[in-house]
Amino acid sequence: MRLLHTADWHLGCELANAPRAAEHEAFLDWLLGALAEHHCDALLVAGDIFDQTQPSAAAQEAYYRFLARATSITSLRRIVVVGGNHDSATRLDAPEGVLQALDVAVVGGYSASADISRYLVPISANDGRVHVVVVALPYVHGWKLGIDDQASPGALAEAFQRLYTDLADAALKRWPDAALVATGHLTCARERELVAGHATDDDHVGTLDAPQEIHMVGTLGALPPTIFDERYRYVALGHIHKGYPVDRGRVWYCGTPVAVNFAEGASARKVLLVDLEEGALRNVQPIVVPATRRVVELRGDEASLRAALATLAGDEPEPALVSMILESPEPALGQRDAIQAHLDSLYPDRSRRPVMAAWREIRTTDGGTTPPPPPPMERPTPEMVFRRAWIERHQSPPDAGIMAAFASLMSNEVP
Ligand SMILES: [Mn+2]
Repeated sequence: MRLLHTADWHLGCELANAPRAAEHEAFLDWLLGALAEHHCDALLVAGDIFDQTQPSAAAQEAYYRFLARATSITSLRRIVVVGGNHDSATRLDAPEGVLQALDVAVVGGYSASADISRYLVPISANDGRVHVVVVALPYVHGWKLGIDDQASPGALAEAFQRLYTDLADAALKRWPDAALVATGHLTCARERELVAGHATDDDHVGTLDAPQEIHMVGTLGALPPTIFDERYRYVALGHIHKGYPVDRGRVWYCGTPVAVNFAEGASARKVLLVDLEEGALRNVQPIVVPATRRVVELRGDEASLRAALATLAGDEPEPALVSMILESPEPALGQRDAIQAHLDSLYPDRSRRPVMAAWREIRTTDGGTTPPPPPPMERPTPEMVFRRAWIERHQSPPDAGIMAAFASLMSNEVP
């Protein structure tokens, strides 16, 4: 059986005010072709479908149009979509009944009180036998597992391990011969990565695109790959935006298919083809997503910026999106305009002209360079704002019960 693993689409996102809809449409078109060409049996989307909990109508249209068109791919038996921290769980879950009719299983959010079968998605082959069961878990807040801020650091990992193990037990009880695959939208790292705060450069792991995300989600804690029961043959993760294996090739992040920031634009974007045979993992093959436009950050003095501008022409259908950081020893007026004029003269055809989406100047003194400011923080969630307000008022963090009540209010769920 062949699965295609992708995540972190962030439909509806912008970069320096530039809309990305054309790039997302092109990616989804390409994905339909890839699913057919590689004869995939199932598609797994591991969270962050949308960039915001209230996505635009255009972003939602792109998502639903994709799902409708995917039904015409003859090899494709199932699509499994789980929610990420950027998604609204209830919004993703709302069309569940309609999507079921299209063989799309969607799990927007986790609830301990839901029937466990909600998280089990069997995939059968032509012989009618269930070959793979996907344990479809979305992003799960610690408090949904009964873990609050006072809990020990290991408590969250233990709770996740128990959840994934219980789900594996339930799946194998019902389908004893199936190969188990799990999804998750969380920060998972091996121990030395946790210590270093980022992945090391050896064994083809590379540096994380977004190491700051580990700190951002720090309250939730990074989880070790041991939370995934050994009976899972493959774990399809979302949340970290770089594609790499976390654990001996069994636990993978696929990364974003369309770069959501300039740092991600520096490396190829991928999806993963996952082959399972006779209940075992046979192969994981990254496939590069063709870029619709280059997303580039240029940094240097004026001469090197000017030189770099000449290299931005490419075969991509859309002109490059460029962030420029000018290093200069002293402030000078009009340098941005001068660079823009140079750009205009290099690319007289407006439709092919790279877009200067962001501009920043950095002072250099005595050859030393001021370090760039840290990357912008993720947009605060209502939970983060509520938590901060609570701490201000009560001088202690809200407990799990309060956070659960707040989340229920936010999602209109009955507690
Ligand atoms: Mn994401």
